Amino acid sequence: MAINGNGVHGSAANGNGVNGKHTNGKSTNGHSSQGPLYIGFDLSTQQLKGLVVNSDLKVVYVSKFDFDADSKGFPIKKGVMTNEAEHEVYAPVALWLQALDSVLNGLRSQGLDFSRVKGISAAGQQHGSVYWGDNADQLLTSLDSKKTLEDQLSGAFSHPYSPNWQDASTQKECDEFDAFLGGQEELAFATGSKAHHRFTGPQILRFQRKYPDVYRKTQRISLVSSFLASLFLGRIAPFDISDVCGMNLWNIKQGAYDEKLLKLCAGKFGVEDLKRKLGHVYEDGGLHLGAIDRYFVERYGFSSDCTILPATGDNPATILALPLRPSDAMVSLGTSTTFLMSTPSYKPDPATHFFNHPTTAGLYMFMLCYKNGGLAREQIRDAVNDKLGDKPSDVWANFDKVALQTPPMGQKATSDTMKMGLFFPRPEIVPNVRSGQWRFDYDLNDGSLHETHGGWNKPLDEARAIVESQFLSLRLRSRGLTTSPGAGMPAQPRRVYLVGGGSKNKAIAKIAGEILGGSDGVYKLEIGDNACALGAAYKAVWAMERTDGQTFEDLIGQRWKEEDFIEKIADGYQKGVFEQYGKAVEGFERMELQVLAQEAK
Ligand code: XUL
Repeated sequence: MAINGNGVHGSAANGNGVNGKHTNGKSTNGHSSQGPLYIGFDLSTQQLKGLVVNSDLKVVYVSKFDFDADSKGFPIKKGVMTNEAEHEVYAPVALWLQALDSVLNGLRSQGLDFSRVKGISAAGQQHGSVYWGDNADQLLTSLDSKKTLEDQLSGAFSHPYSPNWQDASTQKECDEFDAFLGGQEELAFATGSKAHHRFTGPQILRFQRKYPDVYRKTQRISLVSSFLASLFLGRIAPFDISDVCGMNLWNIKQGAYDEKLLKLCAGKFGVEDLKRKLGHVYEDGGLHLGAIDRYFVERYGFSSDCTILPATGDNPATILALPLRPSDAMVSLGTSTTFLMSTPSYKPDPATHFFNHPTTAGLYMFMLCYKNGGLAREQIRDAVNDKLGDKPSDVWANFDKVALQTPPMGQKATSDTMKMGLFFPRPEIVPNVRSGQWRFDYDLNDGSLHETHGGWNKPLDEARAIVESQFLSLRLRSRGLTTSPGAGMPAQPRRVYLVGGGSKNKAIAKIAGEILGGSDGVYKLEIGDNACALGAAYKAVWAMERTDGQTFEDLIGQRWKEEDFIEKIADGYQKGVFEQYGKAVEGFERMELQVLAQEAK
């Protein structure tokens, strides 16, 4: 069963159209019920969503399929299956076939006229891989529109499961990847990231060793994103230029697969065979891959000239949910923390990720992916509520009040010792350290830094310290990528956009602005959990309606009505505080190194 999305705005768009732009001789102002529509799908861990926008970027339909609640016949929990003995996490691919038919049925029952859909793109959970059997091409081209995708394609895979980004079975393979070019730095320089369990290269290496016969019979390998594009295209779609960077196989500077890493990954099966399985990668993220497969024309009434565009990863799609300019930052404050930036600089480091930008050649997407985030803040919030002994109706009220009453870094005067800490209820990867808590005093007068076991008024001092700790880490790792927004201003982001659960919290937003800066302020992005699907839909709009050489940022920037999507929730750069936090970053960096050294003993 598909859950019908909140019927969204009906089909008429608001406000003025798109300045009389014309595509194929038709008005694209989105007012007419004949204007073109675009679908962005989001194939994530727990659901498939299809979101339809018009040329004005207005959402007109949404349909969702929740894997646990709506699927039939799969023993899944939160969208995945596990083999705990080997730390494996994987999803049944046929589940996604069931989901796609259902989401399309959901859109049809809401009244979508599929013949108006001019372009389709998608976002997929990153790193996951799909293994196609030697009958895949034949099955994909001969679909019978009276039957479901699940009935016809469940047998198209050499392996019925897709290793998931939460999989942690590849430590041995990661060690090999990290060592192969000389070290983690070298791997990060070549591919944008050091080896990670979830990255597709180490996953394929383990796969070919564990299942050599299946690997031999595997005709092609897709990423989750290109898998979805393949279904619509009726043949295997290429990887997208951004999502290919989540494999530890793509040499970003060379703009080609890294031959050495392919050799490691392919093992006895050889590089040429692996290259065939992976396929060619095109630079243009707006490339027209081809027309939609006949199956969808006959079954749903799509126009036969509906164009399929490259599908990208969910994080790259997220930065396409708005016209993010280079030097703007997006911080997703969920269970974990993710930091995304679009940047012209390529400065890889083992603790961070660089990907090619999904639409704009010459730009990169910078990403920080923390394991800790919301849980660490909630633990301190609960301790503060316990300590203060009252139960406010807003559970964050005490935390916010205490955090804002505490001066930056706990300093009453700028010569006082700074209080800083690390709070990791879960093992962290940025930096790579066990779960635990560490508290330090940093004396700016003599530069001394000492771990402290008393000295803090716990948990009250920690309310501000946890938020500071999380944002100092972001500033430390992104400071080399920001530029000065104007004469006399220190390097910082132009805007900081907050998304996710934590973005509702004004105290967090205020501290975020004080630490990260943001010459234009701190904004809350109000697109709920639609960022990936929206980004994919906007990518389709851009790919189909761009003029020669027009960038994504330019086209979407002209059409995006920011008052519909964002709210300014805090000031960004404040002279004095920002510079003082600059000193704190120095101490913070040393504190992390000291903890790492201590833990290595
Ligand atoms: C990013 C990552 C996750 C998945 C989630 O590297 O692994 O964010 O993309 O779907």
